[in-house]
Amino acid sequence: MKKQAAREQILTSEVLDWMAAQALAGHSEEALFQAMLDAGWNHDSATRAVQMLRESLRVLPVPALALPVTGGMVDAGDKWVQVIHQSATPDIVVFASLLSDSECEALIEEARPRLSRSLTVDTRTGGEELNPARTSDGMFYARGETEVVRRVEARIARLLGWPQQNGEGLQVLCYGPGDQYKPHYDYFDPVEPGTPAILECGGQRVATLIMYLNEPAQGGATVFPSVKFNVLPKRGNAVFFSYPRAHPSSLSLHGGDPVTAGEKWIATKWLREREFT
Ligand code: PD2
Ligand code: ZN
Repeated sequence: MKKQAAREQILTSEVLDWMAAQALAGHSEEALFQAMLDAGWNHDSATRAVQMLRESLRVLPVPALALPVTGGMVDAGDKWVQVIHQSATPDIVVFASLLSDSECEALIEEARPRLSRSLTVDTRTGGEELNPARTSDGMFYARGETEVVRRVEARIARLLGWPQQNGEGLQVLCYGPGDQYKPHYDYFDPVEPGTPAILECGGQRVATLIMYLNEPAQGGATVFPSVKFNVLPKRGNAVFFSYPRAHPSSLSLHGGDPVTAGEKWIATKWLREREFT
C-alpha cells in the first residue's frame, strides 16, 4: 500500500476482502492495523476496519443436520425424509420429499394472491429496495401463520436442531420465464452501514433452506459457483446450506439460474443466530 497523509477512509468490501485474505493467510490483527496506518489510514479508520474484519470473520454457531442418517433417511418428527446429497465446506444438504405435494400446493395457493415484485433488504439503509438482481415475485408468511406453515416449520426445526423462533417467516417466490436470482450471499454484509440495524432483531443469517414447490419446465437450477454444485428444482425437495462466517470465505455464494420455460416456485427459510422478532 502507498504511503499518504493519515486520513479518514471509507472501508469498502474490496479493502475488507484484502484484509480478510491477509488474516486467513496468517497475518495478525496488529500487523494489519500497522499496514493500514502505513497506507495512510488514520487511527480511527484503521481501528474500525480491524473491528469490521473481526466481525466478518467471527465464527458463528450454525444449524446442521441434527439427526442420524439411517439408510439415507432422517426422522423429521412427523415423517422420514431422504438425504440425497451431503457435502462440507460449505455444509450443503439436499433433501428429497421434505414437503408433500399437498403442502407445496397449499403454500403456493395461499401465497398466490399476496405476491408482489420481490424486494430485498437494503443493507445500506436497513430498509427494503427493488433489486434488479432478483426478478421474481414474492411474499412472506408470518411465522406459524397457517396450519401447513406450522407443520413445515416444526419439521425444519427438528431436522436442523434450530429453534423455530430463530427463523424468519417463510418467503415464497415465483419466477416466470427469464426471471433469475443472480449469485449473492444471504448474510448481511458487515461493511454496509444499514447492517447493524438489521442485526438488532435476531443477529446474522447463518443458514438457508430453499424448498422447491414445483418444477419449472426448463432452467431455474440453484447454483453454488464457488464449489461448482447445482441443484435442480424438484417439487418437495430442498437444499440447505450454512455460512458460519459473514464473508465470501464461507463459499456460500449461490444464485437461481434463469427460468427458461414455465414457472418456478420456492419457499425459503432463513435462519438467524438468535430469536428473530
Ligand atoms: O431460487 C433459488 O434457487 C434461489 C437462489 C438463490 C433462492 C435464493 N437464493 C434465496 O431465496 O435466497
Ligand atoms: Zn439466496
